[in-house]
Amino acid sequence: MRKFVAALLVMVVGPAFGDIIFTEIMYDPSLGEPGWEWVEVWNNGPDINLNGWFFDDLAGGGGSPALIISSDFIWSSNSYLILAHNTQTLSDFNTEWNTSLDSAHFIALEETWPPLNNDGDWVRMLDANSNEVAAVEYTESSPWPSGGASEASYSFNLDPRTATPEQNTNGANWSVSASGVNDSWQSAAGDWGSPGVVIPEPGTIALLVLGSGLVAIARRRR
Ligand SMILES: [Ca+2]
Ligand SMILES: [Ca+2]
Ligand SMILES: [Ca+2]
Repeated sequence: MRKFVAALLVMVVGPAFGDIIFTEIMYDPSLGEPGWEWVEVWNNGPDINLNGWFFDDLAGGGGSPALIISSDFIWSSNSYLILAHNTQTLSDFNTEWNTSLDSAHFIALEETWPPLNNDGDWVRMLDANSNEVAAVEYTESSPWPSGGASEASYSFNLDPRTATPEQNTNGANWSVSASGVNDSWQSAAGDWGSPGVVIPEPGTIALLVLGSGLVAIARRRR
């Protein structure tokens, strides 16, 4: 009963603008396209029930929303979520990335993953009423970082000091994951990224905006 009431409450409250922030986009994995693509998203608001929510892109084979989940899934306040291709498993993901992510922070989509184009695309989350609650358009041209000549694959990684709704859509605030960038590391296949890592606490964001220079990051468990 308490669980039901809690689920009901988060459904009623719903997300507000800025509650959901994309923090990492693995759009160009070396292991296979689009099977090993994923995105990392941060919940800056209250607990949210993702029942009926959508993730999609808007270009190159995308467009029709891909259903994230069709049953209750409570996404905790101030935590990340990895959204992955529907063929991935949590176990395979953890093996590939040497992580210990749990099922409370990982969802493999139930339906077709929209391929994230390597030359630019959108990532969006829509709530159960198809309201857009988060959207970022990435490209490989300025102000977004260039992927460079390397065939080694990587994610785009948001500077944790800019994890605000106003700043996370600015490509200048994103970096190519690499050694020393936002605590990134290399996966077994050689991809660079930081799934589940480098999200500032909400209180820290305000401090950072004030230029304190303090960065609180969630450390990965290796
Ligand atoms: Ca891709
Ligand atoms: Ca696409
Ligand atoms: Ca990350």
